[in-house]
Parts: sequence; structure tokens; C-alpha cells
Amino acid sequence: MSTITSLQNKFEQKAAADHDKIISMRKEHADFVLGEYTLGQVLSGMKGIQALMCETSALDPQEGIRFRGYSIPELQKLLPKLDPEGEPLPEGIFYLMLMNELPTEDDVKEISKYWVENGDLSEGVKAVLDAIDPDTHPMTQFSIGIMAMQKESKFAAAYNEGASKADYWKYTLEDVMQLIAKLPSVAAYIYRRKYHNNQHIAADKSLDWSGNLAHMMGFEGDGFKRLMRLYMTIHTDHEGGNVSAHTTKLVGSALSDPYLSFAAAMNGLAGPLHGLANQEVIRWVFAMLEEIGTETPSSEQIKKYCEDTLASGRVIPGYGHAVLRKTDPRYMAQREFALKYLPEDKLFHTISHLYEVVPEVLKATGKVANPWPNVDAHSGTLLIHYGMKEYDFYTVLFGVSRALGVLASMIWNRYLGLPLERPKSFTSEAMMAKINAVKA
Ligand code: CMX
Repeated sequence: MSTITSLQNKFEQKAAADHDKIISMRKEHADFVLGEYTLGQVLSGMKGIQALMCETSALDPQEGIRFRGYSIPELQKLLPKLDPEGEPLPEGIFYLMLMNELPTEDDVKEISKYWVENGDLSEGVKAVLDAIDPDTHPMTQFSIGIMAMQKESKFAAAYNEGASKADYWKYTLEDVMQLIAKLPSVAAYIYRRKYHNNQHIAADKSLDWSGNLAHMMGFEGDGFKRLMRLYMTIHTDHEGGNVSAHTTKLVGSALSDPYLSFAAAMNGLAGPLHGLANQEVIRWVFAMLEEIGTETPSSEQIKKYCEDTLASGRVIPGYGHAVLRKTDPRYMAQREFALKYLPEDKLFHTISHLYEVVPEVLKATGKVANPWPNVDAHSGTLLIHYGMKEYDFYTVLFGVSRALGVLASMIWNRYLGLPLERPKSFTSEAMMAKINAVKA
């Protein structure tokens, strides 16, 4: 049996009970009142309004992310690994998010094999990437690369041929598996073309998905591969409301296929308040070290630099969050990694020093809801340690990982037959008329 058929069978068997529960919840409790929300919430980015269902992960403001109920430290123990001391394989978290059960070693091996074996890019996709001005930002190239693969969509083809709605999820699953398989090759192709003279490295199909990504980018050491496994695991998903997850769901709700939906999500991830923050952190930290003129600035010097950043009307990248109100556990997982593998690294010490200084500076503004670091505050320093200095590429790595969560959700959304998203908007004039009518 092919990997796709076996995953489809397993998924259908596992998901059937949840499907029935969710469909009957939708029917029987349609009148259940979820809560009230204010005009203020709507006008500040719909914060706190529970308007999306997402099964793959849930974000608690105090505790942080749980994937199907498991925290990151729990998954570091429970998910299959290549070596007992190493990091989990992201293939496992994909399986967990999709199937709602922990994978066996064999489950992970099968997915890993499929992804690596199906990772090659067609000549047509390479020609599209070759035609892009290399100065174009890597995230723009990444989005174009995903769009260049869209013509392969099994979902789009099946829809055109009149497939039944009940089968949409099967084609979606196949597209998702193909797309995730190819993302490391798209990423590595962009990386080698832009920064390494167009000298590409063929896949090593004996490696796992993350190990092969590291290999195709030109990083052969065990350290970078180990880092990639952690990185690709922790960036996968952050419940349903963040820009990349919500975009995938929104665009997918129009029955756009996984390629169209995920490319749209990547255009959102490329924004500096979302995924691009990982490049902004390193850019900002290097600018700080250069301006202060030392690799080991004092707390006072850091504080002054932060205050100057705020005074110039910019944000401090890597700090703050729309939902979290504590230090991001994804930051902590990376800090633990640094303490284990690069405790003497100077840049890591600066990142740790910022952790001591920045929250107080942000608290002093009196307006920042969460002064603590998020995932992006830490990732760059780990990449730099292993020699990956091209920070405008960092968000592409975030994007490769984010595919695992948002596309697992997309399979669920198709399986549940979720309808088109179409919230109601209002004009300010109509809203004022409503407010005045209530006041009168
Ligand atoms: N530096 C300076 N000001 C900040 C700030 C920061 N790190 N975080 C929040 N603020 C400001 C906001 O800009 C806002 O100011 P105004 O009222 O003048 O507009 C005020 O504090 C209140 O914002 P908030 O309610 O605390 O935060 P939001 O939910 O609106 O925004 C986020 C959340 C992440 C966009 C914001 O904290 C931020 O800009 N952080 C820096 C960028 C960043 O690290 N983004 C990555 C997030 C994780 C990810 O998606 O990858």
C-alpha cells in the first residue's frame, strides 16, 4: 500500500469519531453563546475573540503552546528521535497533529521516507526560481516557489473533474504530503542560489527531512542538523489565530488548494510583526553591538539602546506577543539547547543579557501587554553559532516548519467540510449610528 493510501486509511479511521463529535456539536449547540466582544477588541486586531476552531494546537497565555495536549518538554521526551540524546523528529509532531495520537518509530520512518523521496523539484519549478532577481527577499522567492508548484495540485485537478465534496480531504492530504516533501528543496535551492553562487547540493535520501534540509543547504555538522530538528518541531503551529495559520484557513475556506493557501500564509509570515521578526532580531542586535562598539555591552548600554529604539518609533523585535503573557516556551526550548550545546557563545550571552534588560524597559512604557521574549528572540543566535549568518533567510526556515501545523489543520478543515469564512464588516458611520441609537 502506498504511504498516501495508508495515511488516508489511518486518518479516516482515527478522525471518524472526532468528525461525528464536531459535526454534532455544530448542529446541536449552534445557539451556544460564546461570549460578548467589544468594538475595542474588533479594532485592535480581533484580540481575544474566539472565532476560529483549531484542533492541532492550543495556546494558553500563561503556559504557552500545547500540541494536541502535549507541551514542548513533553514532546522532547515522547516523540521518536534518531538518537536518545537528540531532538525529536518533526515528522512525529506532524503525525501527532494530524492523527491526534503519538506516532510509533515506524509511523515516523514512513513519513520521513516519503518526504525525502518525494522532495525533488521539477525543472519547471527550478526555472521559475532561476528567473527571480537574486536580490529579491528569500520569503518572496519562497512564496513564488510554492506557487510554481501549484499546477501539480491533485485537489485542484480533482475539483475540476467534479470530485465529490466527501473526498476533498483525500486530495488535500496528498497535496499536503507532496508540498511538505518539496519545501526543504525549495528553501535550499533559494539559499544556494542566493548565497552560494548557484551551486546546488543534491538531496541525501538516506537522511531525515530536517537532516536533508541541512545537507542541501550545505551544513554537514551534526550540530546544525540537531538544531534543525528542534527548530522544525517548535515552529510548526501556534493555534489557529496567528497570521499564517489564519491565512491558510481563510484562503483554504474558498476551496483554494494547499499550494495557494500556504503561499498566502507565507506572505503573512513575511511580515515583521510575525515571522520576519526572527531576521529583525539579529539585525537589531548586530546594529546595537556595532553602535555600542563592543561584543559585551553593559546593562546600562543595552537599556539605553532599547530606549532609543522605542523613542525612534520602532518596536523591539522578538519581544511581546498577541496572546502570550509569559516567556514563550519556544524561547525556553532554544535557551535550553544553547545552554547544552553552546554555553560559551558570546552572542548567546548577549541574547541572555537582553532577556534581563528588555522586559523592564518594555514594562516602563506602561502599554506593552507582554514584555517577555517570543520564539524569534532566540532562533537567530543558534543559527549564527552553526555558521548560518544570512539572516534575511531565517523566516524561510520558520515557513518550512509552519507548513506542518497549518497544513495538518487544512486536512482537518476539509475533512470536516468547514464552510467559506465570511465575517461581517461595518462602516464607522454605521457603527456610530448604532452607538448613538443605543445611547439616546
Ligand atoms: N516593542 C515596542 N513596542 C511594543 C512591543 C515591542 N516588542 N510589543 C508591543 N508593543 C507596543 C505595541 O506596538 C502597541 O503600541 P501602540 O499602542 O503605540 O500601537 C502597544 O505596545 C500594545 O501592544 P500589545 O497589545 O502589547 O501587542 P499586540 O498584540 O498589539 O502586538 C506583537 C503583538 C507581537 C505584534 C508586538 O508585541 C510586537 O510588535 N513585537 C515585536 C515584533 C515581534 O517580535 N513579532 C513576533 C511575534 C511572534 C511571531 O509571530 O513570530
